[in-house]
Amino acid sequence: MTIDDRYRFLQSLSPRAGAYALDFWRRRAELVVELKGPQDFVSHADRAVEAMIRDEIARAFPGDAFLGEETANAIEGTPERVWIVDPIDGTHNFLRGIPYWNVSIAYVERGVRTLGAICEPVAGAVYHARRGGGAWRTDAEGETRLAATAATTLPGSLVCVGHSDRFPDLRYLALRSALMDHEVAFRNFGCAALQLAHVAEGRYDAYVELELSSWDAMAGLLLVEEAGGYVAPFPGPQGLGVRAPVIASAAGIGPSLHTLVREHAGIA
Ligand code: LIP
Repeated sequence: MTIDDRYRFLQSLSPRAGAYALDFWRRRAELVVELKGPQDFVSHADRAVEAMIRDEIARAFPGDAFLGEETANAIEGTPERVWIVDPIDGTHNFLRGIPYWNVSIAYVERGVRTLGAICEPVAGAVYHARRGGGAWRTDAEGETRLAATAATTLPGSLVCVGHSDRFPDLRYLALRSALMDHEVAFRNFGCAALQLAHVAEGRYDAYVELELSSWDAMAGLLLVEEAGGYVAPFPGPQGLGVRAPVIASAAGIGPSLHTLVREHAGIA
């Protein structure tokens, strides 16, 4: 089974998983919401979408490993072939009826993010990439090649700053203050993978979050790389199972943004 086989499979699976999640979204009033921790929500929808994706991958590629948000206990090292899945990224948005959430699926081979697909069902779009093959948006209008913005200076740029509502993190106050000092506009739309896809699409100049899991970030980071953008090393040396900082941006502002985050938010 080649990378192309897996890419074709992914381009078929992503919109079907998105449609399954969209059906739950339309009937979200029926969902029982559970708390995994402070501001950390989950429902039957997250679990059912993940199970559907996991079953399809296990049938098509029985030897491949699987790391999904709702079933991830621990992952030792980096399996040779592993699929990394966030069944509903932006779960809080999803449960509150905010139309900004997605289904994120990445494929990592020998530690290298190789394939990625982010389905935004509410917009009828799938963002996808194959390493070396560019980043694309597929929707009713057809296929569009993606490119990050041509921003070259921080002043005047628009940076999305994701942060978890699950624990207070004062580093974000210092980061936002530094961004303001550099005349940078910032937003947080509440789900990492879709904000990364929209950086690849050139809607925003950058995305920063100080701690993210692999399932939130891997597919989106490949999209930004294949759209000609800058991506800071991710995950960290501890591997796929450990949360790490994410910085992804237009190539022209990557190094200066990384320096700013390093100096003001204390990341390596
Ligand atoms: C969320 C991310 C968001 C982050 C949250 C959470 P989930 O993913 O999209 O950027 O701030 O802590 O990780 O839980 O909705 O899949």
